[in-house]
Amino acid sequence: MAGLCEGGNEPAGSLKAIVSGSDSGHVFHLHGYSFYVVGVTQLKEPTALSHIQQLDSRGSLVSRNLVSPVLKDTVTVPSNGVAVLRFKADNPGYWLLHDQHVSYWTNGFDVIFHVGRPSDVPPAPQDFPKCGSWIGPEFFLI
Ligand SMILES: [Cu+2]
Repeated sequence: MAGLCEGGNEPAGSLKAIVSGSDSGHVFHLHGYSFYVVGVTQLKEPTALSHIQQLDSRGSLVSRNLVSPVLKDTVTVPSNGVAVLRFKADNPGYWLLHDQHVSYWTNGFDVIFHVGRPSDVPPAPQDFPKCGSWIGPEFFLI
């Protein structure tokens, strides 16, 4: 598994993301990448992010599979659970990590990963719609 390592030896451009759930399970999907699911666990009760970070820094949050982790673009995080994901952030852009359940879209469950510099992203095509230049279907105009 090239590009995967533990502790302070993160390879340049790699990203470790810890995704925590809530009282219900969540299905997170990442655009722009596939990621390695190196660990998933379910905690006994709702746990504050700061405590999750403490557990992780002590190495007692979840055991990691750095030998044969599964490669996915979607992961299920169990209720009161945590998933540790790793991927090499080598695709410049703004990439959405979001819960697949529509009802959570406005509840702060979405994350944007900004990878690279703005100059790394190709410019929009000349005819790309601008704000105010697009008119949606009739049902948006009601
Ligand atoms: Cu999506």
